[in-house]
Amino acid sequence: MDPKLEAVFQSVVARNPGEAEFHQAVREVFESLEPVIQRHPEYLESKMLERICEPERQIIFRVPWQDDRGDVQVNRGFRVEFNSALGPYKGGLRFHPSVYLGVIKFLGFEQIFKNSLTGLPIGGGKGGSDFDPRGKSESEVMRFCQSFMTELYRHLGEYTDVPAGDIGVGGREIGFMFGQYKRITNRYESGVLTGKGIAWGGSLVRTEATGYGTVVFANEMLKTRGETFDGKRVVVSGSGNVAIYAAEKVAQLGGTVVGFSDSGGFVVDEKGINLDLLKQIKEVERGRVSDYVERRPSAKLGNSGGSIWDVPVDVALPCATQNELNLGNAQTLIKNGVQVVAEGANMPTTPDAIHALRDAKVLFAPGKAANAGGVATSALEMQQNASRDSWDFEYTEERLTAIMENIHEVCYETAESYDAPGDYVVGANIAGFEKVAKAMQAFGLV
Ligand code: NDP
Ligand code: 2IT
Repeated sequence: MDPKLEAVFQSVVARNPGEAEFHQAVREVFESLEPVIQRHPEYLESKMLERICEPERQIIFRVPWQDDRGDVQVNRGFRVEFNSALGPYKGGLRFHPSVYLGVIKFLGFEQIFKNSLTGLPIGGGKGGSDFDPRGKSESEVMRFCQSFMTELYRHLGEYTDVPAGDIGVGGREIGFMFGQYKRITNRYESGVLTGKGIAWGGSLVRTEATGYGTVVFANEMLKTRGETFDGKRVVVSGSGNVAIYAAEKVAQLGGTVVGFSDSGGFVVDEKGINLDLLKQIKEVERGRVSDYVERRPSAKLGNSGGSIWDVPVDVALPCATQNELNLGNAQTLIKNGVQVVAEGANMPTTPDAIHALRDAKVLFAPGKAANAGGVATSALEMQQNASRDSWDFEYTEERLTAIMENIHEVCYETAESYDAPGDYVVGANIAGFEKVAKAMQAFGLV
């Protein structure tokens, strides 16, 4: 890294001790920015990078709730309102026991540039809690969500901050939180949360959007080499919202998804995933991947000690969580002839694994570009809410597809213009950054 950027990076590390994921996300962006500061030395003089790395506002709060036995539980809630240069803070809420400030800050930082790439008027933010929804009853989840929103509501608003889902937060949790926001404020402010149910202000295609968008992006990458998904073998990691709808779009484009996973293990199904069965187990029963194997004769549980990345494939789509695809996994994928790795999750590939993939000329798409379809469709949900309208599935999907094709083109062309042809990391980081930096410059010292 350029020494001037390295110095700023070291100051970010010193100011934010113990936040390894945040440091990793900042370093990855900074590594792309050397040619930008050469063209724009004013960014260094005006401390643009230091300002972008400092959240505009960070909120940490107590979330007390009562479990089904009547015992009191206390969790910690977060909302990091990172950057509002391009629009209201926008980004999901994650409920997972691994959540702490460093995770929320890495996600919020990524979100700034992702949202910029969508071309839509949304700033960057992220929030969540160390609450673990697994094994909790529906009433416990409801009481937790109500308590969480009882504190968070005062910071939100359709022009201020608009959360959505992420790991552990889907339509059910958004429903509990929207209901509580409405009770407290006495306003039917549809545009304050996205990922809502279709009957109460949600958008068609939002559920599918992240997974579908990731595959549309990967398909655009394949096209640059004269190929498509037709006939390709694919694995997704995870089996949540992003993974399921990535798999669905792969199947629609003629590919075969031969594996998926959850935190308990991975499944190989050489016949191709039965999506109806997987949705039933994951979306309705909230079960485990082992339940799938019990009901599907062609499926096998993967070796313990092995990983989903051992399965030979043409396309790999990490769709679970951060740092789930490491250097060893990348080397196995390369050995087995992988052509494309596109991140449906946020920062699932470790930095050394990304370098190995790029050195091996594997097409690699960073999450801030490839998984932007989710937040982009959230912005389309906000548009529908603002105009008190709702669009049909076909039209909304057309908009999503056009947005993903455009993000691909912007990343591709930005990489070319900075002498890094085919490097989507460089393209996404520079294109995402430049728009935010220009807006901040226009506002004076902010
Ligand atoms: P879900 O909660 O629906 O699913 C998460 C999946 O990943 C589950 O299968 C879960 O398994 C697995 N997983 C989570 N944490 C771990 C872990 N520590 N180790 C192994 N597996 C794990 O979340 P989403 O599908 O919404 O999110 C997945 C990824 O996509 C995240 O990185 C998220 O930030 C990103 N993303 C999501 C968007 C969205 O619109 N939802 C938009 C853009 C990005 P288990 O059930 O066993 O925990
Ligand atoms: O990481 C992400 O982009 C999301 N979890 C979706 C955010 C949103 O506001 O739709």
